[in-house]
Amino acid sequence: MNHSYSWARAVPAALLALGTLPALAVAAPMMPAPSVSIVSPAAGATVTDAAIPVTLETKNFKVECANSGKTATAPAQGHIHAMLDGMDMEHMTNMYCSDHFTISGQGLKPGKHTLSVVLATDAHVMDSLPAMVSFDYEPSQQPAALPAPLTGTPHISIISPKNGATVGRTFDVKVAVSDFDLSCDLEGKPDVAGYGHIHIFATQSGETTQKPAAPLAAMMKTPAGMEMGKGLMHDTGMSMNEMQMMLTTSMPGMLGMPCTTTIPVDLSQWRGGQAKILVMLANNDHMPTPNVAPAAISVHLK
Ligand SMILES: [Cu+2]
Repeated sequence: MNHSYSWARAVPAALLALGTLPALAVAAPMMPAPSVSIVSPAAGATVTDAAIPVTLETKNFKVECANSGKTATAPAQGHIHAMLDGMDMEHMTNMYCSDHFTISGQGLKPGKHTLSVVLATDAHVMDSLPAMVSFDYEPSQQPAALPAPLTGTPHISIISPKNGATVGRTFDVKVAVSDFDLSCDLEGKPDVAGYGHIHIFATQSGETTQKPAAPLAAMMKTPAGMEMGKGLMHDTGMSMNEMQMMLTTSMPGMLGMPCTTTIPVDLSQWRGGQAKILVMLANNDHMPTPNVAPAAISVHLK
């Protein structure tokens, strides 16, 4: 599991230089490459809402979360990763299932900020070049500040379904969380002890066992893609290894990053039979909360 998270630390802040990327030519040999652009905030715009409204335009890509976590799905579908003031998992405010969403301003200081978005496959592999804007955050009402750290020993367990239960394809996972405050508003913000959210995974033979496709890494093997890769390395200062890691890292089975103790799970696009559900606590930067054991159950999907 740790491997899945390693890119968060591996991707340098130099990726902030990615503002130059959309100028790079991207041409996939067979089908038109998925792409994303940021409609609002417009570059340089002043945002006065406390929660930042984001509107994107995607091309050649179906935005959906019904298949999130699966590793063998269509290459041109999935969700959106959005990041504030960085281009790595540490700064990810959430994964989004729509091209319109808001990002909480909690903990953000007024002034210049950057928003980056990238398309992700259902297996959470990068599926487009990133798009980035900088904007001026001047909220008319100040958002909440970061909370004070908590002390205690966080813990998570699954209350229902019971291990081994037979469930429908759509069911609630109820968890008990102690000594830990769940907050979606803090996702991608600086870590605060005792705060974070949940990562929930489903794994199932045939749905999460195939090696996830890495469309951009595959594209890098074409002449146009090689040029793109060179440009990417030049613009970001990334090494070949760092770029490879960024383009191929996946999170098989990840359904989402919720912040409630009742988590609706929709596996209606999955198979009947055995599936494993795993929940873990994550810090605001999405690293697993240290010293907290994940909880897991097996269920039988009707
Ligand atoms: Cu997370």
